[in-house]
Amino acid sequence: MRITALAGGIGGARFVRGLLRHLETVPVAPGAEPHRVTVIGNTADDVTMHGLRVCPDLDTLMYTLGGGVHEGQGWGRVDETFSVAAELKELGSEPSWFTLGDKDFATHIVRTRMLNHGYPLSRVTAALAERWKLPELGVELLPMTDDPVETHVVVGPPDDHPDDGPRAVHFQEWWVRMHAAVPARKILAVGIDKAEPAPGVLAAIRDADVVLLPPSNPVVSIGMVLAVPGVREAMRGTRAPVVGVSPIIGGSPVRGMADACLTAIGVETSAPAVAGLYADFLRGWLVAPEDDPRTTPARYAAGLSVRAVPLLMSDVDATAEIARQALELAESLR
Ligand code: GDP
Ligand code: FO1
Ligand code: CA
Repeated sequence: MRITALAGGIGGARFVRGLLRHLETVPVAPGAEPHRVTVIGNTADDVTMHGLRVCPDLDTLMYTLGGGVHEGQGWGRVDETFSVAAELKELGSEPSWFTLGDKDFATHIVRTRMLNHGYPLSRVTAALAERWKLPELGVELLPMTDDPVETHVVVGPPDDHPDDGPRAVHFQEWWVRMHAAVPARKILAVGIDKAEPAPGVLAAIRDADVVLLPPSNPVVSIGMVLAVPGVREAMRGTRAPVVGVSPIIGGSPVRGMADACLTAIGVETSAPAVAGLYADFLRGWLVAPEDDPRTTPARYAAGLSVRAVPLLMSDVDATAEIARQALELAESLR
């Protein structure tokens, strides 16, 4: 089976890990191709820190699927040390609020070197994915685009400088330093208009048997992948059923601040409202029992096949079950 998933970082990576676990139990028809999962990763979180290009969602996907991620954080490496970061702080090389470990630095050094040599991000990502044996897992990791795109957030003046004007900060500063606690007036995707889908992205959507939307942040993760010119059209045009998993349970995100992102774009934090953001191509939607249209006031667009299942990715097996349900729903939509 050829599956394509659009993904952000933590939620996307955990879901794809569960999908791979589930696929281990799905027999491959004799003579058929082995299962293949193409993950189209969000690159709008990308940021240059200490002169190095950091791709948080691609790295979280790579580290999680490759078995090197710090499980509790969901990002960064397990068994990390921070000698370089400590010395950078001594040297006054800011920002120090974005924690980069020594092993993580190696990823950013290799990526920056390859980019500086003129390799496109997709080639760099393929090289780094090799180190994590992703091809052996049947996983192809593609950046959504090879062109530079960055999410920036417009925030109002700080309380201690009330007469300052609004200013734009990089998403990482809003998310990590401000904990998204400062209301975002606008969320910008800088560079998105000139961005082209990376090689293989449109084909992965067009030629898939199933396209899945993991429970990634609908605004700054999946929303950004969909904003790459040509991607949304491909999602509308694919023959493959498109099935998503709600990142919102009972009106709140399971973790993180997706509610702050949804509020910033004037969208309610609810399973139906997030499905509405994908209305032009979504065929199936997995929701938690708390959002079951048969037993709660939650209402969904006509024509959308909604299925209520336990939706907490509490461990890999629980996530594999969610992935199984998503594929079963997709089969029912063929
Ligand atoms: P990020 O890029 O690191 O923020 O990660 P993603 O965008 O891929 O995913 C973040 C989203 O995953 C958050 O909005 C969470 O609501 C959602 N999420 C995290 N854990 C779970 C879970 O166990 N179940 C569901 N349904 N959603 C989850
Ligand atoms: N998230 C944090 O909350 N604090 C950090 O210090 C932090 C550092 C960091 C370094 C590398 C990297 O790839 C990701 C990192 N993240 C950190 C996660 C990052 O902010 C992600 O973009 C978020 O999870 C949202 O996508
Ligand atoms: Ca992200």
